[in-house]
Amino acid sequence: MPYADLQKHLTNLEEKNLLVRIRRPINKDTELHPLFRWQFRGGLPESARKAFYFENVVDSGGRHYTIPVVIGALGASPAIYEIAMGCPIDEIPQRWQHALHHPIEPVIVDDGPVHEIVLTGAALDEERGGLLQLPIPISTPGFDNAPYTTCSHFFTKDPETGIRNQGNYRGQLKGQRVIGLQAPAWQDVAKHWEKCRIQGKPLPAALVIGAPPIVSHCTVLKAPFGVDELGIASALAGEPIRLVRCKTVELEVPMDAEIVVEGFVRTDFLEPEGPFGESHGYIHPRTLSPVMEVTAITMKRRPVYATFMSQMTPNESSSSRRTGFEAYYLNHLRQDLGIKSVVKVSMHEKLTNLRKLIIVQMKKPAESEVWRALHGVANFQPGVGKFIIAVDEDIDPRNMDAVWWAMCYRSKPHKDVLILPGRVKGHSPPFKHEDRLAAEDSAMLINAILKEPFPPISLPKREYMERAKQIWEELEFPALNPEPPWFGYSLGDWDEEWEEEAEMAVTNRYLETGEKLAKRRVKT
Ligand SMILES: Cc1cc2nc3c(=O)[nH]c(=O)nc-3n(C[C@H](O)[C@H](O)[C@H](O)COP(=O)(O)O)c2cc1C
Ligand SMILES: [Mn+2]
Repeated sequence: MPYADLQKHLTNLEEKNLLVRIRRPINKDTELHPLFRWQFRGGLPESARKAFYFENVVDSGGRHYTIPVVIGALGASPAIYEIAMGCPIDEIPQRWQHALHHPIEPVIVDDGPVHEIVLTGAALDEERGGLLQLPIPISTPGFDNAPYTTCSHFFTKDPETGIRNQGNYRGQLKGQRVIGLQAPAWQDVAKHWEKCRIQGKPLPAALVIGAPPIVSHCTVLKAPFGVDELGIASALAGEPIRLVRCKTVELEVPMDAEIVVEGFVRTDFLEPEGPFGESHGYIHPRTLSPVMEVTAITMKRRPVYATFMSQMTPNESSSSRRTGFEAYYLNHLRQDLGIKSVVKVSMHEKLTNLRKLIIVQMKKPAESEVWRALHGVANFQPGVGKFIIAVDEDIDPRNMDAVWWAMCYRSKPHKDVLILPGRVKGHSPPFKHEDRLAAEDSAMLINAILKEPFPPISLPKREYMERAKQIWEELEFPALNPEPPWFGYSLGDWDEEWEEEAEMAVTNRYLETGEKLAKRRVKT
């Protein structure tokens, strides 16, 4: 199967009843994101989430847009993410790992649908033309200071090596031909920008809105600097991504992208940008950022405008990034650091946003391996890992009740907690015009792994719970969703006599046990 462009992907979603069309007029500045937000704040299960496709988009100025808007199409839920990635969710971690190590070079073709419409020069200056013809929504009405592109992939090249980079960075709509680019110094585009600034020239850029979903997912991936995310996307697609050359900048973009905004990011000044709602759950105040001056807009004859819902987690971006992010850390611990007892890395998503609370699930690790794994997570990327907890294989790292259970009984804080000072603060408030790489934070590593044999879990053995489940189903009680632990099992501290007594108890021989114990009375 060739990889899908965005519109083919939308058809796939619709066929699986994962996309809803909204035909009534919707105001992109005040109604669009809040309507979609209810899927994440309305107490609905993750599996009920769908992509929303707005056919009739208007704005607060009373204008109507010809371009429809889709939100949530890339990762509103695991089911949607799976379709965007073209493979079942449990295969995604292995696919990511394989793709990271076996990139495929994209190919450049002569022409593609993204060039069906090419607007340059005076065409961009027509009334309500340029960027103003795009239905860019406001993500957090009431706090954001403008519409921002959010599914907003900036394609640039390293001015020294020519290596491509694609990153998803928001763009504040500032004028008909001016859009912001917000990316802190550690982001790859900021490194390209800085090299251009030193050379005294602007940074050529192409802002891609609505790429083939496999490409979109790679633009939000934190690959090492110098790695072309299109190589990873091609490997994930199993074939080279097809690119076309841009019209006014020396860059290449997917031939079947929906909309591309070409231009030059100025390096001779910065400008205020924001406030904007952020994924750490707070509004990020105004900072200084570069702007891009637009030289061309190209698009399909009938493009679809794609927007991500970010801000408070869970959101579309956390839901879709989690799988790749976790696989990246798992790979680091198992492959780079060789800690084979690591089974899973789980990044807590709701409200906390993946980066701060990380659980490492391990299978019978030696104590030194636990600490190496915890330090390994702490030291992989700046600002990632504030509370890092190692748990055993029987603890479901997605279930925070289970994680707290492990911490409460399998750790002793005076021995099993290590506090690391001098940590980068990263993505979090408050913001006092601080240098985010210099601001100090700290991290807590918690070893909640069993250190000695424990008695069994106090639940009926598996066979009894399974039998009871059958009866439950025969009785047509409400469907169960088993939550580990849902049966008892040994953790090492259990002997043959107790096992035998338990066996006798369920086969109606407990009175024999009573007689046996009577022979062992102890005088008081
Ligand atoms: C919806 C969404 C919005 C994002 N906005 C920004 C942003 O405005 N600035 C930024 O630096 N990173 C942003 N990110 C994160 C980057 O896309 C991510 O760090 C990516 O790895 C950057 O690419 P790079 O590693 O090539 O620099 C956003 C991610 C998502 C999913
Ligand atoms: Mn990159």
